[in-house]
Amino acid sequence: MNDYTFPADFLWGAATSAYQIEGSPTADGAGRSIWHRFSHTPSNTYLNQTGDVACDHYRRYKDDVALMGELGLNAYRFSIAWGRIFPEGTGRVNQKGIDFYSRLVDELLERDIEPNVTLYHWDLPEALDNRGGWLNRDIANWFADYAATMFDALGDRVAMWSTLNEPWVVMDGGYLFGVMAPGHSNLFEAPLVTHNLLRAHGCAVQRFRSSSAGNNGKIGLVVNLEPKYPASQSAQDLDTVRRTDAYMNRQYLDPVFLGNYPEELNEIFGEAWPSWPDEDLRLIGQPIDFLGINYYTRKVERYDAELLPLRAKAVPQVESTQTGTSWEVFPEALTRILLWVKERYGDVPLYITENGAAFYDPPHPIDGKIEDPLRVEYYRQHLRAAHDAISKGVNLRGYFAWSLLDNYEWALGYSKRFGLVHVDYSTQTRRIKSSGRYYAKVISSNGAALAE
Ligand code: IFM
Repeated sequence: MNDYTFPADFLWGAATSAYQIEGSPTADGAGRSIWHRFSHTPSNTYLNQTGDVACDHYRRYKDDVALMGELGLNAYRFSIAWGRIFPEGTGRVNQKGIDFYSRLVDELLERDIEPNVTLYHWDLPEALDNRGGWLNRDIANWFADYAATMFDALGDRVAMWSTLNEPWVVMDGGYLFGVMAPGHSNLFEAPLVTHNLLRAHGCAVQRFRSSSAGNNGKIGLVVNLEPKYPASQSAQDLDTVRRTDAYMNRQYLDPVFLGNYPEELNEIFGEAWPSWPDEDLRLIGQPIDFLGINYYTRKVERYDAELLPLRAKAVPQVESTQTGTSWEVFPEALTRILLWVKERYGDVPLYITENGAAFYDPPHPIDGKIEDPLRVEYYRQHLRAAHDAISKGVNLRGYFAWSLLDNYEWALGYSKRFGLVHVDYSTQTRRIKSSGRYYAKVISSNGAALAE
C-alpha cells in the first residue's frame, strides 16, 4: 500500500477571497471596488448576482474560523479588500477596515491557524480604476503604499504574504476578453496591464524587505498554471502549445524568475507588445520567498487561425470527468506542473494555493448531510498527485483547498459551488460537506488517509 504521509510541517489550508465571501462591501467606510461596479451593471453576471451579501463573512468571520478549527486546518489563505483600507485607493487610511482584518488574524491565531494574506484578489478600488487602474504606471506605487500599510498593521502576526492572485486572469479576463471587471476588451491594453501588475508586485516586494514584517515573514506571488497538451503531433498544434504555454504559464513567471518575458508574447500580441525598460525588469525580477500555484485543470490545444490573438482552440476531453465549470479532471497534470516549475525556475518553495472543483451539490441536506462524492474523489486524486510531486523531489510546503465555503464565483455568481462547506444563501447556514469531512480526515492523518 502506498504511503501518502506528508512532511511534518506541511500546511493544510483552505482559501477564499474578500469579494467572494465577505459581503457588506461598503460597510464601515469602505470604498467601492471594480467588482462592485461590474456586478451592479446589468447583464455582466449570472442573474445579475453581486457580492453584496455573499457569505456574510464580514459579520460571521468568528463562526467561519470556528469551522476551520473543526476541519483541523492549520492555515487559512484570504485576501484583503484594498478599498476597505484605502476607500479612495490612495491617501486616507480607513482604520475600521484594518481593524476587521486585524480581528480576523487574531481569531485565527487563537486557534493556531496560520494566516496567509493575499493583497490583491481582483477587487481594485473603483477610485483607482477611474484614474486608469492597471493601465496607469503609477499603480505600482499606489499598490506598494497599500501593501506597506498592511505590512505595518499585520506584519507582527502574519508571516506569509502574497502580492497578487492570478495576474493572468486580471489581464485576460479583465482587459483582453472583458468577462471580468473592469470588462475591457482591448489587445493594446493587455500587455500594459501585465507589466503594471508585475511592477506593482516588484514594488511591494521591495517595500516588504524594508519593513519590519520582512524580518521574519515571507513574500511570494500566486499564479494559476494550466499545463498545455497538443491535440496532435502536427507542427501547427505543437506550435500552438508553445504559444499558449507562454501566454498562460510563462508570461508572469519568466520575468519574475528569469528576468525577461517569453519571446512568444511578441508573436501573440504583435505590435501591441512594447519593449520594456531594463530597470522595470530588474524591479520585477527581484527574489521572492515562495511561489503559490493555483491548479484546476489542463488544456488540450489545437491550432485555429481564426481565434486571435492566440490562434488556439481548447479541445474538450469528452471522455474525462468534467467539473461544473466544464474543467477536465486531470490530476496527473498537477504533478507535471510542479515538476516543471522546479525544473524551469529552480528549487523555490512551492505551495498549492488553490485546488478544488465546482460540482452540482444537492441544494439541501439529505438526512442532515451534503454528500459530494465527486469532490471527495477530486481531492483524493489531486492530493495524491501533490504527494507524488514531493516524492519526486518538489519542495512543496503546503496545500490550500479552494474553497473553504461555497461563494461568489465572479461572473458566474452563486451558480457554482466550490466549498468544503455548503452555504445555504437564504439563511447563511453552513454545513460541512462530505468533502470537508474527508479533507479533515486527510489532515488529521497528515495524508495517510489518502491510501484508502
Ligand atoms: O473562484 C476562483 C478564484 O477567485 C480564483 N481562482 C479560481 C477560482 C475558481 O474559479
